Amino acid sequence: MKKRILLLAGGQSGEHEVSLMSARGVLAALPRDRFEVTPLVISRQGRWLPPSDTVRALEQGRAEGGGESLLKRVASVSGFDLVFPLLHGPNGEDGTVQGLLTLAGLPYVGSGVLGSAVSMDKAMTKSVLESAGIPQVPSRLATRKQWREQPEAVRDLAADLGLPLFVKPANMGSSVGISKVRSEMELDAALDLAFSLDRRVVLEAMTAGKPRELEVGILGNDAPLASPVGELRFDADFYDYQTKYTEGRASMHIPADLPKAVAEQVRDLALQAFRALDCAGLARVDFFYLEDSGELYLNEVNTMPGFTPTSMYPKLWEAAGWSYSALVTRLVELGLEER
Ligand code: G1L
Repeated sequence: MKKRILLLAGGQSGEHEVSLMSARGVLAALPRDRFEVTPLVISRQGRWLPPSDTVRALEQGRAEGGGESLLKRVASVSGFDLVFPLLHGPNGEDGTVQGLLTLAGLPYVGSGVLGSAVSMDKAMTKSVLESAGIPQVPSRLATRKQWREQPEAVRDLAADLGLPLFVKPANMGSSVGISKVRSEMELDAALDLAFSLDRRVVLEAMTAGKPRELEVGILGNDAPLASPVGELRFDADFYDYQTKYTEGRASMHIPADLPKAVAEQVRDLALQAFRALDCAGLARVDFFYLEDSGELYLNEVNTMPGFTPTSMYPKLWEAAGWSYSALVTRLVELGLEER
């Protein structure tokens, strides 16, 4: 029997087009002799007891009949075995879609609710990785309430870190709202901007010297594998959402030109982070590397990395001998595994 796969794509995010491009790639790559793939744009559904059933359930202290949830019924009527959620943004990769699919009893590709939600949040990621002993750039967390009521205290957090620093909304949706603060004068505007987008904001120190940016792909569930290490090189000193996704401003180098021991350390730290964050299926783990001192800092764990056939994550696995088609097939198998 062919497995029936539902491919969710699009969504209301800045990465709508990236998602559709990735969906086209995945659609073309999944072997048709093994999988029957249906692409679909997401719509949200929930399960609600009708008012009469609700009243009866409250009186009896239990829900009668009810049976399967609406979602489960929809899912089983259409008979999907697995979902490939190529979705981005606040309701796409922060665990909410994963929660919906979990409630529906539908297996899916990628991390579950916990791993997705924690990895999406910069502050939560930092706490978890700190407990795991994984090196990160020094940072501070501030809330919108603090910024409104005790702005001096928030400016003190910035002073702790020194300048220049980055101000970032805790929710890692995109590079929108991220500022590089070079002088004290720029700090308030950067905080205002970040707090206009998120209740929680992370202030992040800059490394001493310009770091190299290394990325590694993780693939697997309980026994994950690490890909070769790749490097991203930028023309611009600091890239924003625009330059990050504009062809030509960044170039990929796989494998990165590194001492063997450094590459091994990057891969090992990435695997530790993947486990500490309870990720599943895949993640791209990004690092800063200071060549002169040999310092290595984990920057970000992306549970839903760019996924077009030319994106970094598929390219990292290609360097390890995995074709795009073999990669998406493996991800489907991992999604179907008991977890
Ligand atoms: F389903 C996977 F494999 F878990 C998955 C889901 C989402 C891989 C990659 C992505 N990436 C994205 O959705 C995107 C936000 C980069 C747009 Cl394609």
